[in-house]
Amino acid sequence: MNEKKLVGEKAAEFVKDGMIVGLGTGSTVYYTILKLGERVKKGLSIKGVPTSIQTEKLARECGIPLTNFREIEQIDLDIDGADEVSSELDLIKGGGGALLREKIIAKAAKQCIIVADSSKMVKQLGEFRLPVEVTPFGCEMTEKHIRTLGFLTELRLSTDEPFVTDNGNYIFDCSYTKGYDPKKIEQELNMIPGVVENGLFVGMADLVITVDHDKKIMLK
Ligand code: ABF
Repeated sequence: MNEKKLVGEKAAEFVKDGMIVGLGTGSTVYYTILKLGERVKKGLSIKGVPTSIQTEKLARECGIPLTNFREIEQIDLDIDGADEVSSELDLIKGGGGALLREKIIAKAAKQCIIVADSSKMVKQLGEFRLPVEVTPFGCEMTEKHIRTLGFLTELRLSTDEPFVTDNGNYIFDCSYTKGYDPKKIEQELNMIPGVVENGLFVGMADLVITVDHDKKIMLK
């Protein structure tokens, strides 16, 4: 079985009857959502809060009832993917462009489970370029400010046009020449006017589900 399917399906076991569940985005949590759909058909009663339009569509197709922040106070459990997971369990997210809604939902959750195949596990964050979501207005100036923090920036494109997030914003994919302090950089980036959010998730993961060399499930 492929690693994404293995860890994605494992995460579905943590969902209990009555829970409000944050539904992440990406090709790993895809398997979690399919499994939850199967369980819902067998009688599991949950409500999902999707982190993207793509996930909302998938959840509806799977028959998972959905809710939103007008109707709820809190999320019981958020399950999401990641692009990098450090040994401290800090994350880079946003490769799929859903980082803002992912962070809002992770912050609202009592518990946050990350599903990550072994390729995502790193000692230190930074190999994967950090996605930074910015408003289209003034993005040229916002880019200059991001660069002064030491990043090289590249506007994310989708067939030659700027990639537009579910929130109508753009993304700069940002690389850093030396190692950075995730907590400090997360805060410094968000101080820049025009930056809506960045893909560093520091201290937000409670549990990471991954696999070891023998393709056995490992909980961290
Ligand atoms: C989401 O899923 C994103 O933050 C991240 O970009 C992606 C993880 O990749 P995958 O598709 O491999 O699960 O959570």
